[in-house]
Amino acid sequence: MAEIDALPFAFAFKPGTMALVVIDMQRDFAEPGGFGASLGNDVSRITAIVPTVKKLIEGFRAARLPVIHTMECHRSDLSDLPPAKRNRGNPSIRIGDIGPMGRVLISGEPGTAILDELAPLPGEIVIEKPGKGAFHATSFGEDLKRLGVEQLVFAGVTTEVCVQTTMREANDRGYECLLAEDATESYFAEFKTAALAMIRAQGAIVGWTATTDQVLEGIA
Ligand code: TIU
Repeated sequence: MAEIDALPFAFAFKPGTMALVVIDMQRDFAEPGGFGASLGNDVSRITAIVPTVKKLIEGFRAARLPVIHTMECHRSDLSDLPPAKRNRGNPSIRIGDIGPMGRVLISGEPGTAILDELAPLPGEIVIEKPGKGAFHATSFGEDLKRLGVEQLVFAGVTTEVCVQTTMREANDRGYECLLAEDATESYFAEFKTAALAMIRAQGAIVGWTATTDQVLEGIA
């Protein structure tokens, strides 16, 4: 069986049952004037990983493995936005407010879009998710079952929020999860380091980590 050189030990790759999940590579998290910046974050850390995420996506497409994209966003009537989420953190612009890139984190708005360089291809699944995790209030779980997927490679932002939440949800649902460590980023370097360590601790309690090159070598 093919293997991906990973931590804390090799990840046994089962061809045909693996998908890439690219979490929330949206303008709202990566560009000035978006949601991430409204929370006081330096968004330049996020844009730095775009070439690596692109390489990973292209590797999965070349291997004819599914690429699934998620977007954190809400309905325009805010019916899927709990007040507790809208008010959290006292942001300078709240979810649903009008900012420089349209209404913040609202489906269909310019700022909510996935970055042009990482745009989904026609036919690729795009999950619009109101939560930090991708399973809550979405078709993600059913889509994975329909595709026959058992193993998930994760990329995207932010490592300790939407990526780790989705990875933990997937791990509890029986998926083997691997995080591409150079294709994910946090606004806080120390949180990324800690998230990677806690994912692979205790014998891969949540999952594995590997570099993008290690993943691509393993699935080639
Ligand atoms: N603020 C932060 O670190 N992340 C989010 O709000 N959403 C995602 O991680 N996508």
